[in-house]
Amino acid sequence: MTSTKRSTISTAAVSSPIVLNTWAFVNATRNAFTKLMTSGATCLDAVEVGCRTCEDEQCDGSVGWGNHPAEDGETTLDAMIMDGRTMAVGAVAKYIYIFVVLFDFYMSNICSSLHRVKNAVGVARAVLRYSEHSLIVGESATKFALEMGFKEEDLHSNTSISIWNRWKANNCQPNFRRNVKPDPTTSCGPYTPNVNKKQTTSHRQKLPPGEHDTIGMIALDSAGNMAVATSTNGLQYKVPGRVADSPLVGSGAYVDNEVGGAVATGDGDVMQRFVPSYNAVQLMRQGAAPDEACLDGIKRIARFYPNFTGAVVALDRNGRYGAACHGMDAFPFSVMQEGWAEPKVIEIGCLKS
Ligand code: SD4
Repeated sequence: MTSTKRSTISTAAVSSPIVLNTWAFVNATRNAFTKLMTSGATCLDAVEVGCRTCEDEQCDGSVGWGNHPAEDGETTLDAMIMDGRTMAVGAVAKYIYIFVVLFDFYMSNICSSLHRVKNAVGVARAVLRYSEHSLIVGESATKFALEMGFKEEDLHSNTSISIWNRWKANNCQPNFRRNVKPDPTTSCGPYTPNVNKKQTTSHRQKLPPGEHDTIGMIALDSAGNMAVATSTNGLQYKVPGRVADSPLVGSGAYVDNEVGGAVATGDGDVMQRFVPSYNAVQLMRQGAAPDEACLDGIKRIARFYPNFTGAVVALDRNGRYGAACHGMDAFPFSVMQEGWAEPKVIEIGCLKS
């Protein structure tokens, strides 16, 4: 691992293919790079393979199936893929939905009778390939996936079931509710508005380690083509239906062959309000170095949310990359480029508010 005490990093231009992703998910980086170097493969193929690797490996529990259950115990997946050549996007959000009436039966039987689709980034790619749309959500996205030939699979695991059971036993703490009754800091729902209570505004806290590991991936090939992709199962104990930054264009990721690409990870409720990936690409378009472009978004968010946890990684069309982060001591991300036998993990120190 290469470490730096600097709060950002920016590198020199390279003219060879390169793949980067958020966090130390080196198998994803290696697989994406190997794909990129395969004859006939595109950057889209590379980022799809990379994110798929994390979905299969359940990277750190926060990508893929079987972890981070929502309030209703379900693991749902969000993913996006974008082509820097054409600006085409495919994305899916909350595309795993389960019928609540069946849920208690399911939890008490711990059986696998309900099957859904595990490969979120593949479904995102199918949205790009087989429709004119950019984002499909909910049960309809599952239906679309099945029409496109994806397999139904169970997204529960023993881990997700026991996390959810512990959370219920702990009076549903923590959760993302506020200004409701019963008091969400001590009780489970169902909740209704508490109109008599003095309304509180956001008290956004740091995310616990392991809660902020979405994969976001950027690839650049030797012809100057670029693509980005993301995949996540989102924050645990979220309100069902919550959609965060990862499947949203410009928030979780953005790319334009003329400039470069960027991907974000962290507290997606907060980060999507600042579209940090689009911001980074626009700043690079105006001449900013990748690290400055990332840091600008991080600083803007921190001004409003001094406790937020997140990071942005950017790669320009000349192969220069940079990153910036907040709310953690350090942020590791992975890189692989031509001539390297293995991916490198680069760690930067994070900005303090
Ligand atoms: C989310 N942004 O659901 C995702 C989670 C994440 O790193 O990035 N975790 O808010």
